[in-house]
Amino acid sequence: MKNITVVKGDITKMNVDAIVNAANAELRGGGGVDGAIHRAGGPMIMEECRKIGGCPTGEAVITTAGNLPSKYVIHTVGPIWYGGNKNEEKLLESAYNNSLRLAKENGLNSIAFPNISTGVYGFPKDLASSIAIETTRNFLKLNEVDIKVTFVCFDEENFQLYENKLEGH
Ligand code: AR6
Repeated sequence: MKNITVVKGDITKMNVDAIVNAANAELRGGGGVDGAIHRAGGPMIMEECRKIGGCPTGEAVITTAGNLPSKYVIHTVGPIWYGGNKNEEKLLESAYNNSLRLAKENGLNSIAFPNISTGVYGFPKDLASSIAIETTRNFLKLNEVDIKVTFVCFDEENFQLYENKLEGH
């Protein structure tokens, strides 16, 4: 069975151990997938985020999932795209690696990722999808863990990029 798959849809509907939120460093909520997760999950998630206080770019924190079908939300902060010379690629890689590390440390079997940084933060989608897939493949291989990873794409462009890159693997 494939360990890495892609679907098109709304990540808040995913019945997995953890969904990942593309948050901001203040963990104060916002638009995009962050807004959708807090709306669907209810105020408990924000309550936990407030207690945690914040999360530097490239790092990740974990909370429970309120009313969502998943058990946990892993909040990670992707980089804002400034043109490519501000360590954006490494920071995006870190966001994926640290989210997967938290899943491993918490003994989770399944995780769903949105396309981190490719909305408001402006990271080029093609490059972001390559980083997401490569980082995930490397993590699973290096750590020898059996975590099922689903990339949940909200828009058709991202969905096509992931489909093409995952095809045949
Ligand atoms: N399910 C899955 N993906 C979604 C959903 C959803 N319900 N809604 C949007 N997306 P963005 P960023 C996709 O802007 O670029 C927030 O205000 C969307 O199509 O949510 O990392 C935070 O608070 C896009 O491909 O996140 C931060 O301030 C992807 O999710 C900032 O935006 C990411 O877009 C983070 O910006």
